[in-house]
Amino acid sequence: MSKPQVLVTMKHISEIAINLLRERFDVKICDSMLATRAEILKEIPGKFAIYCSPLTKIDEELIKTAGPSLKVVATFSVGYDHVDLTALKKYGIRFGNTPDVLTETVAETAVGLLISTTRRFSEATHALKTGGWKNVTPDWMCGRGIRNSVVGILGCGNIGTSIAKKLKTFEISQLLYTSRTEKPAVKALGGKLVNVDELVEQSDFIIISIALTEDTKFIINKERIAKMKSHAVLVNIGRGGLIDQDALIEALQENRIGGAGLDVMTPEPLPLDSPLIKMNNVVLLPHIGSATIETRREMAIIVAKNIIAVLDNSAMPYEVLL
Ligand code: 8YV
Repeated sequence: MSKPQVLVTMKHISEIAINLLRERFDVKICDSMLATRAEILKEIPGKFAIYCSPLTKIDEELIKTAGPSLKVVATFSVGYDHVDLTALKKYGIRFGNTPDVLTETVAETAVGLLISTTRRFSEATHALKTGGWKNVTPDWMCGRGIRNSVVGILGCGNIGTSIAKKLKTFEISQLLYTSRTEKPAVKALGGKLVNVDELVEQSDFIIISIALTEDTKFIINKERIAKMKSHAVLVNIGRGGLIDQDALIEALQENRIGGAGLDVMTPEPLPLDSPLIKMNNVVLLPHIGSATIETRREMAIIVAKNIIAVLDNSAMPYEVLL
């Protein structure tokens, strides 16, 4: 009897994960490094599962094209703003993601981005490599220190809480956070629950660590950017759509805020003619928040196990209940 089929939309997935899948499924890995929409639509008919990344939009068209064989969508990410959950529910398709295993890695990225942005590491590296390290004065490449500063974490889920714990060791003067409910773990660190406007107005450093939903889209908009301190540094490890990027670019161009450290942006990959590319007060990373060898391996295995659980009609390691 032929095995059910899984479509994998990315190459270079951990062999351990692919082998787990191969024990139970026929595995089709898309031909392109990162499958295009056309390729996915061509390959999806008859598949039992799709193993996808945030760059694969999962919507009703794709589900209908797959047909009734499609039973599970498993994303190689904690975030799932690329997935139409209503459509999945309508067609009775189960859905899994990969939280927890990436929490510490993404929190490390946030702290790293914060330091590199406020201490101007990219700009300084560029200066050194292009002959700018000469006749330097004491104010050359000076940034603002994190010690004694007010840090605001916008969205204090697991990743935000981990960022808060890491930053406490920097002897900051105050930790602010937003959340739907008070977080005992963050309160225990001295964190103060505030609303978004208070956080934006009072913080020297703002770290965005919140899921992108209809409610949080452009949570950092023109008005809120205008309320930020003139030296404020904004770090985003969530999703590009959380920020009104045009308004941010305008504020950075006019030096109305101190800088931005972005692991996520709009669109991704960022076009090389984006004004962000040339800005000295911006540090850009190509969405590598969870990119450690260990974390990516663990994520890959969870995605495989999420899919296998549906074949076995059992509990997924990480199911998003629809
Ligand atoms: C990506 C992420 O999944 O977990 C998320 O939500 O955005 C990342 O971990 C990863 O970059 C692979 O595309």
